[in-house]
Amino acid sequence: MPTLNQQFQSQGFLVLERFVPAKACDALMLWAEALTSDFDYKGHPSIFQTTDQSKSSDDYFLESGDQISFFFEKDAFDEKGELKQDLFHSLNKIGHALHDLDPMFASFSRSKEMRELAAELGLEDHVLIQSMMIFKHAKIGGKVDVHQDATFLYTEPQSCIGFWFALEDATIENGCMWAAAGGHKTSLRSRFQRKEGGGTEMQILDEQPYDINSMKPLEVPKGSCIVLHGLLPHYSLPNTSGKSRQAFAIHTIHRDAYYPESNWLRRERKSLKGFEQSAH
Ligand SMILES: O=C(O)CCC(=O)C(=O)O
Repeated sequence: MPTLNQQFQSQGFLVLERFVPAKACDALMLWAEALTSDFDYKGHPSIFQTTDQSKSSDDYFLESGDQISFFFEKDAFDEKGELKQDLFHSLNKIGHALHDLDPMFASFSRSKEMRELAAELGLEDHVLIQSMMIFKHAKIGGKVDVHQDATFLYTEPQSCIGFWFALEDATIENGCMWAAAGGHKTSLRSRFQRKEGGGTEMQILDEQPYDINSMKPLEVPKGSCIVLHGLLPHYSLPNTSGKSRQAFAIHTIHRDAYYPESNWLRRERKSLKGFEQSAH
């Protein structure tokens, strides 16, 4: 019987069904909803309602690495700049330092079970660098294009690992993840980085297209954890169903890996903590 780590190394992902109790998922979703009610987006007109929308939202995004920041669905606003639905159902995600700044997300991220899982996968020297509460609300939740997480969290050598928690059942209808077993045994296609002088760019490293047809739906029940290798191409479709598909994702890197200054997400290196350390 292969170990968990052997399965992970050969498949590039692991599906751990019902890793988190349903109650903990419900508590996290309620907490996230409460956080959004504290978010006064009208107090940020320069970010969400300027004529130079792409520059100001780019800056807001680039500054979110060590913050709790809120991101809207692409179709959230009408042409007059008014939300088409209530604030909570307009949001795509919250990121990117929930695991360090928010006590509830910090304890979810650094549970005993996560410490044990990290140890089983030989990730004791990994630090948590990013977290996202991903809403994928019914009818409005957008697609996530096929990508490799190492594109966004580039290290040398490659060390990025994702832990994606289905806080609700994730099905084909509501936009589950898709990936191919063994898909991580491939090259890194691109790097998303800061441009000199401001903004971001996608640097192409390898033009080879992703083999989308080989990817299969990873339908999972509420509470499941999917562990993702940083080179594994994966995606999710829009949620056109009537059921939301909330998820929480954590990304880690090796504490000693080279992490370029040009990566979009900036964190003070010494502020990065592993699974064993609680920020609270
Ligand atoms: O939640 C999703 O649909 C996609 C998340 C994802 O791709 C990631 O966390 O890397």
